[in-house]
Amino acid sequence: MQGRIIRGIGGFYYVYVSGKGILECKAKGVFRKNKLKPLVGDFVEVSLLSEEGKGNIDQVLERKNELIRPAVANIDQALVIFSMTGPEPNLNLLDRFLIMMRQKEIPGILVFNKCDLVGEEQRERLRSVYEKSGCKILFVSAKKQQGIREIKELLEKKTTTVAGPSGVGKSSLINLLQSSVNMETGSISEKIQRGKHTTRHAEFIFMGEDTYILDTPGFSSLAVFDMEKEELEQYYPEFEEYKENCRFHGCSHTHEPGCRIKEAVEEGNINKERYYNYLLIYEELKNKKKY
Ligand SMILES: Nc1nc2c(ncn2[C@@H]2O[C@H](COP(=O)(O)OP(=O)(O)OP(=O)(O)O)[C@@H](O)[C@H]2O)c(=O)[nH]1
Ligand SMILES: [Mg+2]
Ligand SMILES: [Zn+2]
Repeated sequence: MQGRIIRGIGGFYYVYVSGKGILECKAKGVFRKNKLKPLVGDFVEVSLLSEEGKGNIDQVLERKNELIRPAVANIDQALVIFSMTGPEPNLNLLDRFLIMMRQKEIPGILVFNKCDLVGEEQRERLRSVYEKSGCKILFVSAKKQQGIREIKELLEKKTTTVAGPSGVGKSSLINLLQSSVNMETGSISEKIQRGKHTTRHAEFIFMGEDTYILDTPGFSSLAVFDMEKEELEQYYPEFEEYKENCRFHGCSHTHEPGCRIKEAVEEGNINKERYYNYLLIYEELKNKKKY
């Protein structure tokens, strides 16, 4: 019997099986077979146990893709969500999310939430930083319910994960996208005075026929990637039209004379902040320990 993991908490996996509903499963033996730790989003082979509603995951089926942060598998696209303020967007972290998605070949859509808290200039500033980054950019407000329909249209018939730091409004947006769920969000907990309701586990939310969105925990760092420093440039679409014209073959675009990328930055054709974060990430990859 096949199903899909929609939630995983404390060693239990909740597997949705069409026609059967949700089974509470363990994953005994699955590590030995294909050495995979099951992830939310995995398609799995399950067997029923005698106790009602319980099962065992016997096998994880082949993945189309997987992410480690957030830990999800078989994703069609990602909404990379940051807030305009509270917290301020950390563009170095944002760029890391975009690089990670490109590396995994998962189309990323950049969503800036909490637009109700800032003015037009701040929006335009971010638009200019990311206009050549190759991803669609949306400016929304969960609070004012602005831009929600635009997001909804992008989700049709896809499995979409949200990704981003904590507190940017991922769960708040998901609440609006699917009015029948009510994920715990900060605002609800504020009312009942129990501290923040931070999302702790990745979780599937059913939005319609073949349409799912995954709420995921936020995190505030993304360490160096599994890549060589020379690969980094390929994750910057705005470098594409210039990099063939650098004076030196294999130019790292960090210090070389005759670097077209650096010139394009000076000319204002490549955004400075994007470029500075490229330099920082390049340096980090360069200093990465080799194992
Ligand atoms: N002003 C404003 N506040 C918002 C908006 N969206 C969310 N918030 C508030 O931001 C706080 C965090 O929202 P959550 O939806 O819990 O954020 P999250 O991204 O799910 O956070 P984690 O689960 O910790 O990763 C709550 O207090 C929300 O009410 C918005 O558009 N405008
Ligand atoms: Mg949340
Ligand atoms: Zn160069």
